[in-house]
Amino acid sequence: MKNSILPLLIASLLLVGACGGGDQKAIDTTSHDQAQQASSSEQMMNHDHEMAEVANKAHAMVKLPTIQCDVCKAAIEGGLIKTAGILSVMVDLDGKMGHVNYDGDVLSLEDVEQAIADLGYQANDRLAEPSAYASLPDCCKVPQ
Ligand SMILES: [Cu+2]
Repeated sequence: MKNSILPLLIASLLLVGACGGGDQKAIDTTSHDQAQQASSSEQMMNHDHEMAEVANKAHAMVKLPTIQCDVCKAAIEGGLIKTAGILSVMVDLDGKMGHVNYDGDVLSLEDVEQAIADLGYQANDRLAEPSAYASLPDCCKVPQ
């Protein structure tokens, strides 16, 4: 009994294996296509977001002397991008510098600095809002 079932088992395992391989390929192709679609639609969104005919695109390098760690970087990048008129944010943790692209028709540099200060971080000479700074995690506060 065992001897007659074993070849069948092996055969079906091989079949399943081959089938699984085929499925895998199909899945890979699909997910690749999806990834491509996702990335191209993401590019499109960024494109729209940035190029929604921003006539007065401005770039600022903002000194961030109080940032301490990756949490600060993420907080500023993630928080600032939600501000209307901000097009992109990149925080250089080592250089303690924020690179901000914004719509100069919507925001001034002072507005950008204030938005960062409202997140609890000093921006250029504009000091962090005390209440926002107080609610930062300890790792993001300036060592005393
Ligand atoms: Cu931090």
